Amino acid sequence: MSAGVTAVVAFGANLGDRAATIQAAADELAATDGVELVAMAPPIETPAVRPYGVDRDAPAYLNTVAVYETTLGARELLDVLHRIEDAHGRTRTERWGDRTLDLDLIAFGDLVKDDPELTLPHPRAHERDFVLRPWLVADPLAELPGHGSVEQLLAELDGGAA
Ligand code: A4P
Ligand code: MG
Repeated sequence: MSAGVTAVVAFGANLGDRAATIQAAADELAATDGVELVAMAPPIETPAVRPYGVDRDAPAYLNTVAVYETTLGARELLDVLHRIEDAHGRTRTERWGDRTLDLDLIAFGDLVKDDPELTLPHPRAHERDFVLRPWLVADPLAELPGHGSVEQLLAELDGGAA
C-alpha cells in the first residue's frame, strides 16, 4: 500500500472474553482494505474509569493501542471502527458503561477536528493512562497533536498521581 496517514486506535473491553475480542477486532481492522498495521502493544489490565472516578468494583478493562497507516479518510475509518464494535455485540446504554468492545480513534495524522461525531485528537486521550501507556509501547516516539510527546504526558500523569 502506498504511504497513507498514521492513525492511532485505542481498544478497550471489560465484558466477555476481553483478550479474544480485542484480538479478533485487531485482526479485522488489519484485514480492512486501505488499513495496514504498523505496531500494536500487548493489552494491559486497568481499573474501570467512570464519569465520577475509578470504580474498582466494576469489571476491569483490557486496554491496548495500535498504530496503522491508512489511505481511508478519518470518517471512513470511524465507520469501520463502529462496524467492528457492532459485530462484537457492543451496546450503547450508559456513558462510560461496561462494554464488550470500545474502539476510539485517538489521532489521525495531525488532524484537529471539533465535531461531536468525530473529535480529533480524542478529547480525553491526553489524561488517560490506559491510552497513553500502551501507545508509548506501540510507538516510543508518539506525539499527541496539540499536547506534545506521549512519554512526557505520561510522566506528568504519573507525577500527578504520586
Ligand atoms: N466520537 C467523537 N470523537 C470520537 C473519536 N475520536 N473516536 C463519538 C471514537 N468516537 C468518537 O462514543 C460516543 C460517540 O463519540 C460516538 O457516537 C462517536 O461518533 P461511544 O463509543 O458510543 O461511547 P463511549 O465510548 O461510552 O463514550 P466516550 O465519551 O467516547 O467514552 P470514552 O471517553 O471512550 O470512555 N476505563 C478503562 N479502564 N478503560 C477504558 O477503555 N473507556 C471508557 C469510555 C470509560 N472508562 C474506561 C475506558
Ligand atoms: Mg468510545
